[in-house]
Amino acid sequence: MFQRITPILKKASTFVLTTHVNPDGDGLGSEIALATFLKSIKKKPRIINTSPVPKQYQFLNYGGMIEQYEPSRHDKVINKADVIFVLDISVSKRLDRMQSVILNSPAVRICIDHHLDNDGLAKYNCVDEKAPATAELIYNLIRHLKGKPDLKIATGLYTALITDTGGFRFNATRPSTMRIAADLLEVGIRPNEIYSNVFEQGTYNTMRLLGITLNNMKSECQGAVNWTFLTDEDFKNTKSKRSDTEGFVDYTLRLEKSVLGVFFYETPDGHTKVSLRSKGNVDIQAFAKTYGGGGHKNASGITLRKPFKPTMAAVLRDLKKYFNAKYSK
Ligand SMILES: [Mn+2]
Repeated sequence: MFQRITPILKKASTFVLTTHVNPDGDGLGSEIALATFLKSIKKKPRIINTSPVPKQYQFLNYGGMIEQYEPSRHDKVINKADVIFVLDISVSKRLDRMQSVILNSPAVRICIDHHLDNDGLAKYNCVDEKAPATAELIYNLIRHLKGKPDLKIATGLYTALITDTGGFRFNATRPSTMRIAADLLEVGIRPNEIYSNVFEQGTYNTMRLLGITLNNMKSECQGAVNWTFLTDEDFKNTKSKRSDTEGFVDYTLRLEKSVLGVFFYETPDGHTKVSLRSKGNVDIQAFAKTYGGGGHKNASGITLRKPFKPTMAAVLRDLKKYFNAKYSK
C-alpha cells in the first residue's frame, strides 16, 4: 500500500496534514505522529485543522504544533504544499471549512484512513477498513520508511489506538494492534498518564450533562434499541459544549440487552446530530448512509440540517423500522 507513495514522499519537502472536523484522538494522534516523523527526516510539515484541539487532547499539541485553519494565514500554505495528507477521513465534506482549498490545491493528496466510504478526494489512498485506527497505518508507514517511533510519536499513536479501540475493547482490535501497542510501551510511554489526560478531564458541568443524558434514556424493541438526547437548553443550563459529549453515546450500549444505541443532540443552530453505536452483526453504517451519514459498521454518525425534535422523531421511526425488518426475530 505504501510502495506507490514512497517516492513521492522522498521527493516532497513541504507537507500539510489535516483531519476531520471535530477531531478525535485518532485523527490528532496520527497527525502528531506523522508530523513528528516527517520533521525527523528533515521535511517541513504543518498540521492545519478546521476545528480547534479539544481540551482533553491539548497534551498532544506540542509547542502549538496543531494550527486551526484561518484562510488568510493558511490558504497560501495549502496551495504551496507538495503533499497534503488527509488522515482518518476519505470523504471531502468532513473537511468542512477546508474542503474547497484542499480540493483546489495542486498538491498531491494522500488519504490514510480506515473508514468504508471514499469519495475519491485523494489521488493516493492508503485505506484499510479492517484497521481499528488510522494510527495503525501511520505506524506501518513510519516503519515502512525505516523510521522508529520516539516518545512523541509513540504518545500520539498510543492515544489514537486507545481512543479508537475504546481501550482495546472493540472488535476491530487485532493482534497487530497489540503488537504495535507493545512496541509503543517499549519506547517508554506512560499508559496511565495518557489515559488520564484523555479520559479523566471531566468537569462538574460535564457530569451534570451526563446525568441529563442518562435520565433521558429510553429503551425500545424489547430493550435491544436504546436512545437518548440533549437539547440546546441542556447545554445552556449546564454551560457545556457539544464536544463535552464525547463517549456519551457508549452508555446506550451498557444495558444488558442493548445491541443498538443512539444519541441525538441539538446543534447550536437548532439542527440535529445523531451518533449511532451497535454490537456484533448489527450494521448501523448502512442505516446512516440512507440519511447521508457514514462511519463504520458498529459506529456511525449523521448530521442533519433540520429542526431537532421532529427530525429526531423521524430518524427514530425509520431506525426502529430498519432494526425490526433486519434484526428482530
Ligand atoms: Mn479513526
